[in-house]
Amino acid sequence: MTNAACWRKARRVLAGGVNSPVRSFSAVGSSPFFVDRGEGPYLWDVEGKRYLDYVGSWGALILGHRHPAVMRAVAGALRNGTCFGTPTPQETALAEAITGAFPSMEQVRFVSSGTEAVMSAIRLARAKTSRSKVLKFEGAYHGHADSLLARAGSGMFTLGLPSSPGVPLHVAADTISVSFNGLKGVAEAVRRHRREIACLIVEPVMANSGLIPPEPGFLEGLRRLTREEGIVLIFDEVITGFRLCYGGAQKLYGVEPDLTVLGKAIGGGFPVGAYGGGRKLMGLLSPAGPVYQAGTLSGHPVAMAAGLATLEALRRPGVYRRLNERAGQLKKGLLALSQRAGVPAAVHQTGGLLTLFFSKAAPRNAAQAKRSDSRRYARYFRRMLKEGVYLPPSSFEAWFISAAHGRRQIDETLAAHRAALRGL
Ligand code: KE4
Repeated sequence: MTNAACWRKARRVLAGGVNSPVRSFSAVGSSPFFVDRGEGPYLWDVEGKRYLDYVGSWGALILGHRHPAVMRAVAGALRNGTCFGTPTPQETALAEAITGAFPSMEQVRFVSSGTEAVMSAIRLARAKTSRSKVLKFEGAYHGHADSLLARAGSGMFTLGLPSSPGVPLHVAADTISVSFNGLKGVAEAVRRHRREIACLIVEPVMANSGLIPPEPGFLEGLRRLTREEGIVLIFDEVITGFRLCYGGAQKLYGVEPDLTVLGKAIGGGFPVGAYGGGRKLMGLLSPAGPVYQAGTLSGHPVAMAAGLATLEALRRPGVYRRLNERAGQLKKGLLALSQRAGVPAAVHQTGGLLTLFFSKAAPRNAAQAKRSDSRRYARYFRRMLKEGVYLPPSSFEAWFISAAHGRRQIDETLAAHRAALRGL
C-alpha cells in the first residue's frame, strides 16, 4: 500500500481524509504520509521511508516512540483488562504524581482530551464567579470547544465573533481576545468588562502561533490583575506541562494559576486530559458539588499506566537538561546556517520546544507571527520531509524535541536544514 493509495482511501470514508485538520498537510501544500510504526525519535511510513519526528504526536511522545518502560506498563495494565468505568488505584496514583509536581493543583479531574479539560475548567470558573465572559489571547489554541472558537471582534476589546461556522454568535460574544505580551490590553479589557469576566485562559508559553514565550513580568502581571479582579486564572499547560520542566511553565516562571489544564505528555501517548486546582474550587465539581462534568473513559486505566510510566521516566536526573541542551544546539545551528545562506530566520526556543520563523525578528505576539513567511515555510517543510525530517505541517506550531533525540539527530536535522535552504 502506498501513501497515495492510503490517502485516496482515507478521503473516501474520513471527513477530509483525517481525524484532525492539521494532519492533512493542507497548510503546507502537500498530502500526508501514512505511518506504519514509530521507534525512538523516528517514524516509518507505509512505504518504509524513515522520518526524524519533530511532531511526536503533538507533544504527547516526550520520551519518543515505544519507550520500553511505557510499553511494559501498558502491557501490564492490559493483562488486567482495558477499562471498567469504576475507580481504579491507577487514577489516584497518576493524580498523586501530578499534584506532587504542581503545588497549585491540590486536586485533579481526568478527562479524555485537552479540549474536554479546558471546557470543564471554564465551566468551573463560571460557576465559581457567576460570571460568563472568558478572556483569551489572539492566536492561542485551547481546543475546539465553542467558546474558544472565537476571534477578536472589530476592535481588540470588543466581544468575540465566531471563528468557525456552527459557533453561535451569543456564545462567541462571551469571549474577548487580546494580544499576548500586552498587559495594557489585558488591563483595558478587564476595565471595560469589570465584574463580567469569569476567567482568563492563557498558554503561559504560546505554542499555537509558533512558539512565543512570555516577556519578563507578563505572567506576573496577569496573576496580579486577575487576583485583584476576582478572575480565575487558568494556565493551559496541555503542551508546556511536564515539557518545559517537571513542574511546567508555572514552575519555570514562578507564577501559580488558580486552575491548570494538562494533556499530551501525561497520557504517554493515550487519550488523557486533566484539570486541577485548589481543593475548595475543585470541591464545586459533582459529585461533591453542583458543577456537573462526567466522562465514560475518564481516568482510563491503560492510559493512567502509560502516563505514570512517562512521568517516572521524566523524573530521572538529566532528562530536562538534555532536552533543553538539544533544543539549544538545534536553535544555534538553525540560526547560523540560515544566516550563512542569507535567509531571514528567527527562532524562539523554551525547554524542549522551538519554532523557526522565516522573518527578521522573532514575534512577540500572534499578529507578528502571522507576518512571517508561511509560504517559504511550506516550501521548507516539503524539502525537509524529502530529507527525512518531519516538521509540524504548519508554520504556526512548535517543534517537539523528545528525550530520544540525541546529538546525532540534531546533526541530521542541521544537515537537512542546510540542504533545504539552497534556493529556498
Ligand atoms: P486536544 O483536545 O487536541 O487533546 O487538546 C487541545 C489543546 C488544548 N490546549 C493546547 C495548548 C493545545 O495545544 C491543544 C491541542 N494542540 C494541537 C497542536 N497544537 C493538537 C493537534 C491537533 O489539533 O491535531
